[in-house]
Amino acid sequence: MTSNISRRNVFRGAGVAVFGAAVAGLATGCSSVAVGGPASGTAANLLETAKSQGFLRVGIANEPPYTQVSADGKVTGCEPDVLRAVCQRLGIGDVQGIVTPYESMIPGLNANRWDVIAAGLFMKQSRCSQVRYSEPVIVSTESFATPKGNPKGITSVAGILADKSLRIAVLPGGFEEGVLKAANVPASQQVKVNDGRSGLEALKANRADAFMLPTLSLKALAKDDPSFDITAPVKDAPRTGSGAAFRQADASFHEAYNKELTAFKKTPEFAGILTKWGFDPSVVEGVTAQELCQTAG
Ligand code: 6CS
Repeated sequence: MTSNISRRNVFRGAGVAVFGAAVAGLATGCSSVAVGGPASGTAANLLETAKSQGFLRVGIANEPPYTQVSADGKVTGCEPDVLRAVCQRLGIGDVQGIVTPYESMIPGLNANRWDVIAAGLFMKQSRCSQVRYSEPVIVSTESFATPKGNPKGITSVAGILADKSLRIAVLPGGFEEGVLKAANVPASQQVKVNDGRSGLEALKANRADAFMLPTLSLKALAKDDPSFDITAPVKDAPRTGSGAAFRQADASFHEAYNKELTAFKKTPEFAGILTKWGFDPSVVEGVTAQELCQTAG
């Protein structure tokens, strides 16, 4: 199976491409290059094809510290670094990243545009029913970014529901949007933004009173933009975490991956990756995908 992504979006040497709703399936008007990708079908094909071509295509978001495309185009971040290490233990040389919105990750996986998701796509019932998650790599929390001093005192989802004047920025199809929906926060109180920076822009432009995103993602944004405050972790947002997500059809690849991941999680290298990106490796100890897939939404 190959997928056609326009030349401008494929940086094979750097290992990253950009694939968004605007690009998916549309003729882009510029010459396209076929981007080789492991055949779908039985996981044995996927594993063997990935080994022979030397890489696995991974859907990512470019939201540090979960995923990051560095200045030279290399795919990094906590989840791609763990994926790369486990893939190398399986005999797959590297990963090639395709940047895409969270809402496109599972559809793109099931359309064979990439072969795995390693993006901090948090486990919850509706996602776990569509893909095969590996055991979790991280467990993390949600927070609100607010204007300095949090003038409207936004600290909980319940507080947002109680004050209909409050507007909360969230990513479309993101976990946070699902949390607000599950709490019956009306769409009229939700401001959809494409990524971290546009969430902060919505605060600055007073189009939103708060921006909900994982705590560590907001802390990463604050390194470049100290203009906002970050609340303590939101107590009434469900606890969850993430790992790699595979197609349902890739059951034996998923099994082989989990086996290697379980061994890798016991190594100092695993702890080193998590610590490098600001995660506490002890938090995920003993946590299972089965448990996190019970998360509502
Ligand atoms: O799982 C999700 O949809 C969320 N995960 C991350 C790492 N950032 C925001 C996104 O909504």
